[in-house]
This record gives sequence, C-alpha cells and structure tokens, in this order.
Amino acid sequence: MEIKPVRLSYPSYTSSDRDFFDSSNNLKMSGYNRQGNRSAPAKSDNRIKHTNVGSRSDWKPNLAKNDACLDGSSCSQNNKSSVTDAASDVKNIKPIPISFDDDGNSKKVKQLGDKSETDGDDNGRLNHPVFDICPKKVSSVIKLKAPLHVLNKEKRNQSKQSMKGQNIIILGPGMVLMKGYISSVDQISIVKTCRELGISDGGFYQPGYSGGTKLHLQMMCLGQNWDPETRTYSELREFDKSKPPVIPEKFHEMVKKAIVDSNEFIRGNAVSSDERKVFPSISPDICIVNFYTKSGRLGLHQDKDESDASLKKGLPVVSFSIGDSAEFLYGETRSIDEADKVTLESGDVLIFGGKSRLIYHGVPSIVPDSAPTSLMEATDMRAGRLNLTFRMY
Ligand SMILES: O=C(O)CCC(=O)C(=O)O
Repeated sequence: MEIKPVRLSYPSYTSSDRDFFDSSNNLKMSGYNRQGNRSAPAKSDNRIKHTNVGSRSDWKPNLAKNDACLDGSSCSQNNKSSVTDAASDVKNIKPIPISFDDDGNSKKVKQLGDKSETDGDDNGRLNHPVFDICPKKVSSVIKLKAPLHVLNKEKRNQSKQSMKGQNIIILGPGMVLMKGYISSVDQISIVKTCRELGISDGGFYQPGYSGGTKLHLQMMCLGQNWDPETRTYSELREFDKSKPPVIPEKFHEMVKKAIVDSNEFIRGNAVSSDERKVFPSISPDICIVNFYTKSGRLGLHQDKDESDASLKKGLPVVSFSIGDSAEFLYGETRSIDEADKVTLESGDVLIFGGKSRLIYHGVPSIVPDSAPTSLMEATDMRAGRLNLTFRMY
C-alpha cells in the first residue's frame, strides 16, 4: 500500500508568530512552556470558539474535498470487505485465521475448502477478523532483548516524568496535557487488558461506512457502543449484536485520579480566569479504544455525540496514549492550517473539557518505532499506538 506523507503547512501565521515554529518550521507547543507558564502570546484572545458543524462523523473521508480525508489517498471506496457485511446473529465470535497488513487492514488467510471472503465457516464461526494488538510472535523469529542501558534510560525518564506536577502543560482553557503521567507498570497493564478485551466479543474491528470506506484505525468501545455511521451510542454493536465490554474498575480509578491531579495543577498554575476553571469529576460510561498502526490516522473532528447535558456542562474527555507517539492537532476550526500541534507520547494523558470540550482534534500521523522498548517487550504489542478516550454520556 502506498503511503503518502501528510504535509502540514501553516501559511496563515505572521512573522510575529515565529515563536510557534521550531527550526524545521514545525509548530511548537502554543502559548505555554512545560511548567504550564505562558511562554509566547496566544494567537488570539478567544482561541476556542465552538461552531456547531462537524463531529466524529468528520472521520468520514468523503465528506469534503479539502480536509475530510487527511491524506486524500484512501478516500476511494475500494475495500469490499465492509464490516457491515458480517453476519449479525452471533454470540461467540471465535478467532479465524486473519492476517493484518501494516495499515491494520484485514486479509483472511486462505484455508482448504474456503467458500468466500464473507461467508461464515462450517462451524458457524464468523469471518469477522479478530484484531489482536499483541499477536503471538512467530516462533522462528528470534527476538533480541533491548540492551540494558536502553531500558535503564527509559526507566530514568519515566521516574523523572512521574514526579508529581513536573510535566503538566495547560494548552489552553479547559485543555491540560499530563506528560508521562501513566506509569510503565500501568501502561503494560492497560495494554494487556485491552488485548484481552480486544479479542473477545465486542472487541477490535475496523470501522467503516455503508459505502465501504474504512477508518484508518481499529476500534473497540467499552461501556456503550459508538456507531460512526449514525453517530449514536447504543447498548449493542449493530453489525454483530455484540455488547461492548464494561469499563474495567482500574480504568475508572485512573481517570478520576488524572482529573484530581490536573485540577491541583490548574489551581496552582493557571494564569487567566478562563484557565483557572477546574474539571468536574466524571464517572465515564463510554471509552473508545483506538489502535493505530504506523500508517493510522484520524481526521479533525469534534467529540459531540454525547448528551446535550454532558456537552453543556463541559464534562471532560480524558485521553490515554500508549505505545508509539502521535502527532495530535487541535484547534477551534476544522482547518488543519489553523490547528496547533503537539506530540502525544506513551503515558501521556490529555484532558479537554469546559471551554475546550468541543475542540476540533485529530491524529494526522503516528511516529513509527517511538514506543518505549520496555513496553513493547513486556507486552508484545504490535507496532503502533493505543488510545483510550473516556467520556460521560
Ligand atoms: O487518538 C487520539 O489521540 C484521538 C482519538 C479521538 O479523537 C477520538 O477517539 O475521538
């Protein structure tokens, strides 16, 4: 599969905005330094204006010519194996031999007596590909352990990062980034949990639309199902009637703690009254888990399919990043050119609520091979990035 580079340009900035660019003309963290203090003027006083257009449905690559599909290359509707083709009345989905390419696209491994790509087999097993984020390594491949100094360096970075309050950045009113907040141990545990849930009923699948277009990621929902086609939440997943797994208690605790810690930081460090507003606590009833392979991506969109009450209150979305880093765009409009960019690394937690609840955001690219070696060795996770976003309906 041809991979076209995503080129980001920022033509609308004036010379006074130069501080926003690094030497390679990449947009730097806007407005704040790592301690959360303002380091450069924000582009405007009222950065986050919410318009009522666009939503997670903007993932749909065929919506608009210019920005609906970030690289434009895979907007063609050439993938016949639509997820909606799968048979619907199935209780136990068992893995059948499916291989995935680097894009996470599934390909059934041909077996003796195979009928077609979309039939179930003679045992009633579904041809719904099971996407395993930690596939068993082929035994003939000899795995070399990472050298000790690499692992030690990662450990040192990790403990530096987890020193309380050290690495929290206020990106804007209602938007806080907690760098390296999730410990290595918890990252490993999250990967293992998502792996187990991901290969079970209601686990990972590649979402798409009835026209055949697919998103460039694998997704599973916890708590409630979110349907990209209808942009609604429901108890069951439409195409296979599976019930989304419940959100593990441990995840609830982590979300609560992240909100408490970010609020503590906001109280001590926010510089304007808008930024000083703390996040209300949430008990999330939805978690969308995305897995991006190295060519995975997600267009700019708003998360606005939750209830009116939830959106009105600005209840925060809490996002965990694990594995490879991601370029993350965010801004007040759906324009890539006007968006700010930040890199989300393994262990980072991003919270957006309040004034930023409806911020446009997306992932134009994944940074290949940037995941901590120790995480990959401990989990056998395939190359890529796991992202969990918790919300309250
Ligand atoms: O992967 C990410 O960081 C963003 C995910 C996201 O925007 C979403 O699930 O709505």
